[in-house]
Amino acid sequence: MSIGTANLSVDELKEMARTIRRDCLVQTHVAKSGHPGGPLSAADYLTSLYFNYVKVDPKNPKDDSRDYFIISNGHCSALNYALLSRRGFFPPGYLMTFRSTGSGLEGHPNRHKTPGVDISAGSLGHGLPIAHGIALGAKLKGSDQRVFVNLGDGELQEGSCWEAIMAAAHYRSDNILAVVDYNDVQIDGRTHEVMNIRPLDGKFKAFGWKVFEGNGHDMNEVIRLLDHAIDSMGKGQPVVVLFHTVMMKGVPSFENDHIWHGKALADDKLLQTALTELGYNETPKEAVASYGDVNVARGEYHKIMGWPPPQVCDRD
Ligand SMILES: Cc1ncc(C[n+]2csc(CCOP(=O)(O)OP(=O)(O)O)c2C)c(N)n1
Ligand SMILES: [Mg+2]
Repeated sequence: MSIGTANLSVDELKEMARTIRRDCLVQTHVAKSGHPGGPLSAADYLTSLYFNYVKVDPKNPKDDSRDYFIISNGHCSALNYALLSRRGFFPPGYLMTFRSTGSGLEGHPNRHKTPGVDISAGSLGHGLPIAHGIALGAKLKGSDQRVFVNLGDGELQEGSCWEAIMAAAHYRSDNILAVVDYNDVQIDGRTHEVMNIRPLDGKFKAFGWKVFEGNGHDMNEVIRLLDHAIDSMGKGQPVVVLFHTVMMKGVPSFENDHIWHGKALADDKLLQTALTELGYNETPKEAVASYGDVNVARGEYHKIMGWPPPQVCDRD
């Protein structure tokens, strides 16, 4: 395999986003902790972006010519890991070690432990400044690498984001594309009530960015927006797409409620409801079992990482 994109059809992207949602719900269910809400918000547009636009080589995660892909709101780690795994960086079985002792799949992504994670994240407001530093570095090297960075709307309350937004326009960093999970929900309520960030389009424009905005769940619209956004790169301005989304999208019983920002569907009954609503005809136990033996997956992963054999140290 070499550097490139997965080039999925619209139907394949829709099906992949459904798989990714299931991965996120099952990971957090097994860990009985983690953040399902943001991952399900961003699942459609990040599946499209990561599979069809970001150039990577899963067999060579540090390839010098790769695009960078940064999920700055690191609490969406379950989504980051599902995307990496389904793109081929490590076996899906390893997702079942999410947040367990000895796993590389920590609660917040660690660039030293997980192939394909370009920066460690979790402290909000750091991803965009780092992404911009990488973008400046790429220009200095004369490289045509691009930097893609996902931001939460609550995260955009951090002042450090706006310093980076100002700097990126000042330096005409046109090799950076930011995408925003504009779900109007954050950890403790509605984003516009906790600390209003609107009008986000006007703010980015005033800072000198090229702005696109639309529905982050309609796959055809997502592709149209990403096509336009990527065509706009390389023209002297940083680019952002504001994706309007719904927290926990895909599982209507749980949609649009901030309590699912950081609460797993730990109970079997809750996961059963969600799996059914996602269109899976399986029990939670069957869903978990479908990922295979966790310890086999852990061993395969250690081989990929070149680490010593794993100490078996499961939570139960
Ligand atoms: C610097 C910093 N402050 C606070 C937190 C705690 N925190 C984690 S997620 C979150 C809310 C983020 O909201 P948003 O970006 O909209 O994510 P969503 O709830 O939509 O997933 C907060 C306050 C943090 N991780 N980092
Ligand atoms: Mg949000």
